[in-house]
This record gives sequence, structure tokens and C-alpha cells, in this order.
Amino acid sequence: MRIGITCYPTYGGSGVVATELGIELAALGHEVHFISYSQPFRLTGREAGIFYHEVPVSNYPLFEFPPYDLALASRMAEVAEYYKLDLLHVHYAIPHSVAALLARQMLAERGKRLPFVTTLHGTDITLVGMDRSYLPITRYAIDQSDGVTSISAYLKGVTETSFGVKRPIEVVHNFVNCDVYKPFTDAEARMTARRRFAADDEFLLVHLSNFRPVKRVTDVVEVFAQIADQVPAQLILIGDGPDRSTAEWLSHTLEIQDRVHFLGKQDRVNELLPLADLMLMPSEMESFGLAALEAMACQTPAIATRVGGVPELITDDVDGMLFEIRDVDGMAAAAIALLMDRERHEVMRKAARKTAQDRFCSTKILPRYIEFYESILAGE
Ligand code: GMT
Repeated sequence: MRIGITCYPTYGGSGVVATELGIELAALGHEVHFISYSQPFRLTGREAGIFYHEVPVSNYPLFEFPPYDLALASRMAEVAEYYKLDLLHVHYAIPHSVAALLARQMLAERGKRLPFVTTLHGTDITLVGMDRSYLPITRYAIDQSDGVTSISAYLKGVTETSFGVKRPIEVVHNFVNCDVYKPFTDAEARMTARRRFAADDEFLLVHLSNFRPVKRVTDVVEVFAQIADQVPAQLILIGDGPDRSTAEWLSHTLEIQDRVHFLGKQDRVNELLPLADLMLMPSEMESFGLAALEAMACQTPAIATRVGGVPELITDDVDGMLFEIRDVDGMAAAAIALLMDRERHEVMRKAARKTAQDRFCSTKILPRYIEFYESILAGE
């Protein structure tokens, strides 16, 4: 197949899923065309079978708000025609599904077909889509999509009940490549790599996000402060975003700044996640929690919140632990108890990897997307 993919190319779960999907599809021999305003951050530009088409956005002084959506729709239609795309797959409804709808209509005028699939990722529905100014057009574009997938049963439910969409929604969970996200096989090599952040007798905790308020990064720092008060530990924070400076300020206020390492945005998180003993993901909302899945595949279980689609990924006390939002004390106490119990920690580490492998490995999820594309193309 020749597939066009549009996503937010910056640091965020939907862009990661879209990019990893493109990489996996290309590895299976499909031709993938990314259409966006910049190259998705996990692409190197050297992958065989993957092409990137930048969307130029004109900056004419009259435009206080440059019309990216229109430029995107034009580029989608052009790329689809020039490269004979079979379908478009847009990630994050706003504004991508509206742009895809316009592109489909533009080509239909000329007797050409361009079905499109919309994948809902979370904040496109739970935050942005429920804003009154976006709701009607988001609902319309979802209903007009040739196929709709959501990354969790939770998100499907929210979309159906709060948006009242009529189009059936297929749940296709987030996935991870378990050959790329994997634990170290050599314990000595892991210890050597880990010494960059922690001494051999210290625990290492990790957080990975875009530091938006929904991630509650200050809870990460507070949980860690309690852990570090009881056991020797270090924390690495991967990513960047609006709440980073508040988190930095808090780590100084709590006088743990020497144990907290802000690494900023990192390309190869698969090299960092297996170094950690535990992940902290105390989010206010996660429609799925891709960061926790990536950590689990690396044998790093997560202490997370029981929100959104997270319980579809983590089974409490088996392959991770779940708490109520803001339960800083509960998360800290559980982390300390787990870290002190080597045997239980080891069992949980293995269970986390097993969950990732058995249920969310790209080898299991990719065929679902491909079958979905095929059913849409066959239904035309
Ligand atoms: O979490 C974010 O702020 C980024 C957001 C996105 O759309 O880029 O992530 C969402 O999509 C991810 C991939 O499908 C999910 O794993 C995240 O749980 C989801 N985030 C939220 O629902 C807050």
C-alpha cells in the first residue's frame, strides 16, 4: 500500500505512534509518505520506503493566524495525487481530520478516491475537542472519516458518549517495538551505562513526558523527594515543556536538585528507559500511557495513576502499580516498599516486559492497522 500519514511532528505520544507506525509499515514493504509542517522527531530521514513532505505555511502579514489547515489539505491532495496514495491516516483529530476531509473532497471532484482514517489519541477529544469552538467540526470530521480508531476502549467510550459520533470506532491500542525497547541482556553493561546517573547502590527512577500540566510533573518530584528521603536514589526526567521550570524550582526548594537530572528532549529513549528501576507517571489523564508501555517493554514497571486507559495497560500489583490522582504519599510508600523487596521488584519487572510483549508488541498491533486499511479499501 501507499499510505500518507499526518501527525504532530513534535514531542508527543500521538506523533510517536504515527512515526513508529510509519517505520513499521515501511519495514513491511509499504510506501509511507509523512505530510506535516516539520519532520517527525523520531525519523532520521534515512529510512527506506519513507518520504517526508513539508507543508509550507505562508506568513502573509494579513494572516494573524496562518491557515495551516488549508495548506495541509492542499499538500495532502497534491501528495496523494502525485504519489498515488491509497489512503491517508491522520493522527489527532484536530485539525488533521478536517484537512483530510477537504483533501478527499478536492480529489473526488476529479474522480479520484482518497479514503482517510482518523486515529484519536486523547487530548484531541478529552481537552481540545470538547472546547465548544472545536466540538462541532471535530465531530463532523470524525463522522466523515472512512474509518476511525482510538487508542483505548476508554477513549472510544468518551468519544461516543460525549461527542455522539455515529461512525463505529475500532480500538487499536498503542504499541511498542519489543526488539528496540528491551532490557539489557548483559547486567554488567547495564550497570556501566547507569553509572552516568546513579551509583551502584542507588535506585534510579525515570519520568518521560512533554511536561504539560496534565502530566503532573511536580507530583513526580514530590514522590521522588519522599523516596530519596528513605532510600538512596536518583531521578532522570526526559522531555521538556511548560512545567519544566516549576519542576526545577521544586527540586531546588526540596533540596534534592543534586539527585534530579533534567535531560530535556531525547531521541533514543530506548537507551535510557532500561537503566531505570521504576517509572513515575502520576498523570491527571492518560488515554493510554505510551511512555509507561515503552518503559515496561524495557522491564521498567510504572507507578501510575488509575486514569483513562491506563488500567487497560497496567494491572495493579502485577506489572505496575496504580493510584488515585494526587496520591503522592501512596505512590512514594509503594515505590519504597517495592524497591526494598528485590524479589517482588524482579517479578514485577519481568511481568511488565511480558505484558508489553504479549499484548502490545508492534508484531501484534501492526496487523490490526493493516487489516483495518484493507477493510476500508475493500469497502470502496
Ligand atoms: O500526552 C500528551 O500530552 C500527548 C498526547 C498526544 O496526543 O500527543 O498523548 C496522547 O496520545 C498518546 C499516544 O496515543 C497516549 O499514549 C497518551 O496517553 C495520550 N495523552 C493523553 O491522553 C493525555
